[in-house]
Amino acid sequence: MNKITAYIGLGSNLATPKTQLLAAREAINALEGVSEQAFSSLYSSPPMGPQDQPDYVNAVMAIETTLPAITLLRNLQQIELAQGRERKDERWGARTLDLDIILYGEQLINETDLIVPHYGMATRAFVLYPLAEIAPFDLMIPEKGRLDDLLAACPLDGLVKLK
Ligand code: A4P
Ligand code: MG
Repeated sequence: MNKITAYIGLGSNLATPKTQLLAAREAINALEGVSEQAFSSLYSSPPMGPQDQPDYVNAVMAIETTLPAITLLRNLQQIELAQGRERKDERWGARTLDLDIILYGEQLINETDLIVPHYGMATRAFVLYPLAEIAPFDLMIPEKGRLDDLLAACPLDGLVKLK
């Protein structure tokens, strides 16, 4: 089976976010057909969206996988649910765990349930800075450009690397 390098964005702002991210890392590693290549530092940032919620902790994980993208998504959604994720009506509300497929090889995916590259990745500090820690600086993001160019155009917006 073909192996694809994919990048997963992890985010949490409820129920001890650091613990949520580390548990998610374990759960992703336990998936059949997935192996970790790299895991970024943890970063904290103020919420994008409604401000009446706690700060987020974010990280990015690089994996090698034989799973089709949609199967990977379903598996990640199972992990979100297992860690107490509740989907509410409010857009961008607080959550115990959010797992987004940032990139899946160099593929462009436009399905009802899955859009890759992730629509917000090119302008979000809490995605680009951790991604740049573990990905090649000249990584090409389909339809968005080179990682180092995107990074240079992206202010930190309060992003802080955690010790
Ligand atoms: N979906 C489509 N493409 C993808 C993809 N590439 N990866 C669909 C994952 N899911 C994808 O997601 C809604 C639907 O997106 C899913 O059913 C899936 O089929 P969701 O996780 O239920 O909802 P959501 O995450 O609340 O919505 P959305 O619009 O994806 O939000 P984002 O973009 O994930 O942003 N502030 C800080 N500082 N840090 C954060 O991490 N995150 C968010 C959520 C808001 N503010 C934040 C942060
Ligand atoms: Mg999401």
